[in-house]
Amino acid sequence: NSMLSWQRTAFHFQPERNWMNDPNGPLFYKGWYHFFYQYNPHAPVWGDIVWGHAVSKDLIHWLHLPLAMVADHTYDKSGVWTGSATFLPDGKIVMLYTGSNAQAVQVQNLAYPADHSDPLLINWIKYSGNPVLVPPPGILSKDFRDPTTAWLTSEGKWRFAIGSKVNKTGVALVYDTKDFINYEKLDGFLRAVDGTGMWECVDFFPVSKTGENGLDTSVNTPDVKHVMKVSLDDDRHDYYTVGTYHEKNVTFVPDDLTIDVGIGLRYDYGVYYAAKTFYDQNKNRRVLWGWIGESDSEAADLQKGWASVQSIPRTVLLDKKTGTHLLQWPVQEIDSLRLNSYEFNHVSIQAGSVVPLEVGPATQLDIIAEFKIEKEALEKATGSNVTFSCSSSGGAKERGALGPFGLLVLADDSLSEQTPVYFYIAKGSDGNLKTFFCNDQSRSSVASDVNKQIYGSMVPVLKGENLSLRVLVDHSIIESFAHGGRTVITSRVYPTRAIYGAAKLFLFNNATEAGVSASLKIWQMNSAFIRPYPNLDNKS
Ligand code: DQQ
Repeated sequence: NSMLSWQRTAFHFQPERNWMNDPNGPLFYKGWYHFFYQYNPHAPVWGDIVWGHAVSKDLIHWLHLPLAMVADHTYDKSGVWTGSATFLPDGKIVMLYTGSNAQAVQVQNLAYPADHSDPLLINWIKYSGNPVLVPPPGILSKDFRDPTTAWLTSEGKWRFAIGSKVNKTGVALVYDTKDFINYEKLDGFLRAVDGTGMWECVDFFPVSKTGENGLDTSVNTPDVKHVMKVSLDDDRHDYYTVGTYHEKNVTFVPDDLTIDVGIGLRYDYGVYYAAKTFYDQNKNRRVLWGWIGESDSEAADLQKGWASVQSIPRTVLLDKKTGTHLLQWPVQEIDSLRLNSYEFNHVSIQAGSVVPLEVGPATQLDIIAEFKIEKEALEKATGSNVTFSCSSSGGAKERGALGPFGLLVLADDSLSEQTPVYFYIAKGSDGNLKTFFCNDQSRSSVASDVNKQIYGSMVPVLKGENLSLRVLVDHSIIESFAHGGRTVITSRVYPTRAIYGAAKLFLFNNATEAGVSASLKIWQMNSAFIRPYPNLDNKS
């Protein structure tokens, strides 16, 4: 079906067919990046979950490998669920993962490579004493999953967290172990937040307060802050908080309690879930993977035979300027896919106008853009106490004094299909400006059975900063990064007209009172090689 095959991405990781969800146990080993993922080998819907596996030299081009782990023991009979990798001091790897056992009780299991001399880590052994952990007293059997990567305590023990809930309070349980065989449950919780529900896929890692490198998970010097991320089962979004880890008390305390774990900032204000970071010792950076599901119908997924992609891996750093936000940015290797480039300098976009950008077919693009709004208009605009929010607004067609303005992505010539990626500035009654960053999917497709939400949030804009933007366009996915990745939005869109050569790119300015000028650099993007494992038994 050519209409649906158009939706397959060209440089995002996805399996050949069927269902994928969470990233699992990402790591770098003997020259290869390893990526494992929740995978249903039988259908493009969730179920029968095992671990898929692929390797890459650069996080962009991939070779699919045989399944790493399947549901072949009572302790993971109902599913080989999410887990994380830890490097031991001798360079060996241990993998802790959740098994949904034959009775659908969630237990934790240990696995390790069968042959550490194999850089591809093809074969995995499950520890004979599995499960190594079962739900502790007070924790329900279906609320105990997704162990984090372990970090070292100053006493030399390994420590890690497991997500759970107690009534409606989301919690992270903590365990210590010396050998990954015997475990001690510590009292209390790393963090607990009322009303947030089940915490899935907890991630916990240090970020440097001063440096530009990522840090190994065990680093805990005075120069670091810690980040805690939870995936909320109830609202399907990933929330993070910057704070302090107190090793002695075994607690994490947010810097700002109004942005506590699960109620504060999101990694991504679009489709993005169950994300996981790893420390890349090859390039001294922390890299974030995230699962990007479909937002069309299950019937469409069955028809196209696949569901879900992974985000472009993103580096993660603390934003030293805000102190509260992380900066997420596509790994530099993505630049190797850049082909011919187009530059536009100081394009003026009058209030209420649309300007086409001639860049050829606009289906695989990397866009860097900077916007300037007329100073007089900013000063002249009258403040109001009406609070703006992207998701409850009328989207890009609703005009305000100072916005919206930005790009129309995956648009056809007549603009019958378009996904605006834009800024909206609101002036409060106190005279202060607030900048919002939004994606409007409401006109992304003439099809009716697809998600048409408007996504977005506030983006802090500091004194002297121009509004800046990076957008990766790849067929049915738009990943957009505002202000160096302070606020990120991923949209899944399913145009039917704005496809192949008919997909175009425009600038727009729907402000009523302000002119905007834009400077852009845009690249056509090559496709990545994402290759199947060679079929050695010659069956098909
Ligand atoms: N997906 C896994 C669970 C995890 C959930 C099952 C999050 O381990 O909690 O596929 O998407």
